[in-house]
Amino acid sequence: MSAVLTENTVTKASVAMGARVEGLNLTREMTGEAVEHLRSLINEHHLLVLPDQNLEALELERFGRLWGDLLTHPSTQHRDTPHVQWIAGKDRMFKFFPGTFPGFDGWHSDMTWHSTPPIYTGLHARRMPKSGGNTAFANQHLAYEMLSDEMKTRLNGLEAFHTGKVFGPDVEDSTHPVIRTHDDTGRKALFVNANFTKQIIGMSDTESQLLLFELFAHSVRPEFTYRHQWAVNDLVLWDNRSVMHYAIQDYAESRVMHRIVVKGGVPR
Ligand SMILES: O=C(O)CCC(=O)C(=O)O
Ligand SMILES: [Fe+2]
Repeated sequence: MSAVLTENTVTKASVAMGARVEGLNLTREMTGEAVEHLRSLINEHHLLVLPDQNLEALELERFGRLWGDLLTHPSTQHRDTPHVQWIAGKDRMFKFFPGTFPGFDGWHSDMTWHSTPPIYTGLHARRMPKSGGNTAFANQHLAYEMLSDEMKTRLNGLEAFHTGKVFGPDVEDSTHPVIRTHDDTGRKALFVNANFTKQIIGMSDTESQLLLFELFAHSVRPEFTYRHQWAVNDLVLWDNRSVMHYAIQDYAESRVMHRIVVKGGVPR
């Protein structure tokens, strides 16, 4: 079967977000039309689950390049290419950092410390523990839309400082709007996260902390979330302008993921 989308079935992954697209074969070249169809699906659903993709790192990289330029990341690179990250975990029960609390991940959109953070991340499951190791996602358009009118007015025009120093002293920091408007759909989304957002610009430390904690709690209400239970060969592609994610550190056996991140523009 070729990688033509009309032969595939699309089902919703959850109420909050996500579409599952069966029957694609990403080892085959995709037509521009098929890529545009996937792009319209991700604009609508924010996250795509593409099961049964047995890809080498270079094939994953080729899929990533269909979506834009690829960024590198300060974490481990795959031996075949610097544009695929190799993310391995074992005995991760409560030992992971960087979250707000050592021992847990924190909810985040990827690399928001970067001046042009990735619009898409693709995560490809290569090896999974017998249980655990799910990834949770939260829809930040819903989070924005469910804010009170008073809070929407308060946040309008605010900017926040995001730091990358959890990855090393030379990793950059950036300032981005607290409410982000999606480049393709024009939909607004909340754009602050527990891993990297440290301060609302122009506020005292106390006022900023109180506001950020309120937003961190609101942004991940269970009604906004989808929890992906991985099967080996699942490829999940998500839009970092629309969703946050959280890698659940509750497994003891080995877990290996390959990852690509697609460069975006300056968040507005
Ligand atoms: O391993 C995971 O489930 C997600 C890790 C993560 O935060 C990422 O790949 O950006
Ligand atoms: Fe991440």
